[in-house]
Amino acid sequence: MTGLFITFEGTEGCGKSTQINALAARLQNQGQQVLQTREPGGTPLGEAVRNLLQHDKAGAGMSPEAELLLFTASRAQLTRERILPAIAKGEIVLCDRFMDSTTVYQGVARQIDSQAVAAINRFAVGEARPDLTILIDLSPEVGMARVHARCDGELDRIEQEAIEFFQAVRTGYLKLAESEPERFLVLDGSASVETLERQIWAAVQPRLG
Ligand code: T5A
Repeated sequence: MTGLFITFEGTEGCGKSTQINALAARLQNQGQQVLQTREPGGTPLGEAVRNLLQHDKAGAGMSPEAELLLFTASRAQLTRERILPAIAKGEIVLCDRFMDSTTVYQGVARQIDSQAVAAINRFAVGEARPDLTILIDLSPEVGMARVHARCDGELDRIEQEAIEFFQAVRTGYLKLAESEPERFLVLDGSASVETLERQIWAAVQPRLG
């Protein structure tokens, strides 16, 4: 029995968590076994790494290389501890970010050598590859306005980057999606929550066993 592995990608505030929650609820109502998880995080080790990457004072001044290795360390653990076992049991895995986030945030926006990023990413995930990646494309200005509206002033380490950083991330995602059209579904994140829910369901439903 083989499950289905769906990842969600996009810039800050594009609506990934909102859509994953809605899709998980819909799948569970149909009796499907769903693993809903996120990156960085999703395991005790990964959540500790997430804190280092986003909030802990020890993360101030982190080099791009250390950042790359911490994101991929969290991913290596999540993949082996949770994602691959769930897929093997025939579950549907919904993951908020996966290896494409590293390709664009560290490879494109932080400008780390793309071959090094690809090699480290491959090492981290082993045989795990998403069957479908939903990219919710949104202008970083709109996304960051949503983040500011919900966060009562406290931004994490990466949310504090300049808008040009997130513009580079957005462009990187769109290029990546263009290069793998069979895996990516690109949606307009400025559409309503309900419209996005319908579009995602239309893509996921035919893939259910
Ligand atoms: N990162 C991550 C890397 O640099 N490299 C990596 O390898 C990985 C894995 C993770 C950070 O780490 C970086 C990227 C990130 O900077 P995070 O805290 O997990 O950060 O944050 P994000 O993944 O960016 O998630 P956010 O919570 O910021 O955004 P979401 O999940 O995309 O958006 P969501 O659903 O929480 O919605 C945001 C707000 O918008 C509203 C919601 O109600 C909410 O208030 N909203 C909408 N409003 C209008 N219309 C819609 N369609 C809406 N959908 C949602």
